[in-house]
Amino acid sequence: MQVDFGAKELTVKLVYYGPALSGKTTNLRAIHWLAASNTRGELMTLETQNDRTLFFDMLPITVSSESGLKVRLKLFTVPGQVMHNTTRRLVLQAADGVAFVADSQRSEDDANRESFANLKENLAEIGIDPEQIPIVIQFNKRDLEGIRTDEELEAISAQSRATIYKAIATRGYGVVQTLLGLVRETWNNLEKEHELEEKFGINPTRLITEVESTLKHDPRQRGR
Ligand SMILES: Nc1nc2c(ncn2[C@@H]2O[C@H](COP(=O)(O)OP(=O)(O)OP(=O)(O)O)[C@@H](O)[C@H]2O)c(=O)[nH]1
Ligand SMILES: [Mg+2]
Repeated sequence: MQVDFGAKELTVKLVYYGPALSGKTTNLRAIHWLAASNTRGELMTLETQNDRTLFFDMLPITVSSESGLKVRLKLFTVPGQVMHNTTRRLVLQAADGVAFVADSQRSEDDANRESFANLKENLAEIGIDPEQIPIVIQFNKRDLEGIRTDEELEAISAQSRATIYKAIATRGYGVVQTLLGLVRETWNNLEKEHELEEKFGINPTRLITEVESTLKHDPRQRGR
C-alpha cells in the first residue's frame, strides 16, 4: 500500500497469479470491460502472439472515498510460464493481496499445484509472509469438460484458508466476485495493520460498495 498525500491517493496492489494459460489476463480484460469508464484506466498488456503474457498486465481502477482520498486499485497479472520466474517475483513486490487463478481442468492439477508452491516460495523470498497475505483462489474455465467437480472444490475449500470462487472468465462470470472478495480481504488486512478508517476516514463497507457499483456496468447496455 502506498499513500500519496499530494495526489490525495492511496494505492493498493493486487496481483493475479497462477499457471500459464489459466486465465489471468482474461480476468483483467473482463474487469476492464465491466468497469465504468470513469473509474478504469488503460489496460496495459504485453503479450506474445499466442496469448501468453511476456512481462505483465496492469489495470488501474480508481474509486473515491467519502473522505476525499481516492483509492486506486492496481491490478497486475504475472506471466504464468515457468521460465518467467524472475518477472513473477518482481511483479509480486509489495503486493497487498493475491488472486490465484487455477485452471479447473484435471489435466492442469500439477500445474496448479506447482504454481501455488511457486507463489509461496516467491512471497517468502521477497519477505512477504505467505500465511499472512490475503489470498483468494479462483477455479476458472468452469465451462470446459474434464474439470474438477463442485464437490471436489468444496473439499479443497475445507482444507484451505483461502476462499474459493468459480469462474468462466471469458464470459465475465465470477470475475467480479473474485475481485470483490480479494478487495474485501485485502482491505480488512490493511485496516488491521494501518487503521485506515481512523487515519483517513475510509469506511471499509462503503469502499467495497463503491468498488462493487463501478463493476456493475453492463457494456452491452452502453452500446459497445
Ligand atoms: N474455455 C475457457 N477458456 C478460457 C477461460 N478463461 C480464459 N480462457 C482462455 O484461455 C487462454 C489463456 O488465457 P489468458 O488469460 O491469456 O491466460 P494467462 O493466465 O494470462 O496466461 P499467461 O499469460 O501465459 O500466464 C485464452 O485462450 C483464453 O481465451 C474460461 O473461463 N473458459
Ligand atoms: Mg497472461
